[in-house]
Amino acid sequence: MSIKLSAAAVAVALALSMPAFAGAPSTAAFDPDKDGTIDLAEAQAAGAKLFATLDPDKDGTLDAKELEGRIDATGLKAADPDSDGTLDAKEFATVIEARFKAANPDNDGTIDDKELGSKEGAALLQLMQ
Ligand SMILES: [Ca+2]
Ligand SMILES: [Ca+2]
Ligand SMILES: [Ca+2]
Repeated sequence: MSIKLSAAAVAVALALSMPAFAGAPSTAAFDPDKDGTIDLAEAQAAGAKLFATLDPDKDGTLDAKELEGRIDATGLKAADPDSDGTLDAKEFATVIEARFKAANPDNDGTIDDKELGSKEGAALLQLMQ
């Protein structure tokens, strides 16, 4: 009986914690200097890590398929001034910077938890993890 109860308690704890986790992204994962916010350098560092992950063939570019769910066709076209159909690291970093700015309406140079939880913050997050 006590085992059953504690299993139920764990299930309840999971049910309570998981939606909260999914609904409220935290800056903590992208905040190596632990000041509670993400600055552009931290966003770019996370983006560079993601870029490497998305580019397993290491040709230095991401195509539409590799960017799926992160940058759509329209976004890719806009972010691809050399029109080769892919984003190199520099083009990718430019998109991160644009999304960073969009997610930082108070213009204080950093993204806090609240800003990361916004629609624009979610778009930035797609380029960081
Ligand atoms: Ca920070
Ligand atoms: Ca390109
Ligand atoms: Ca801010």
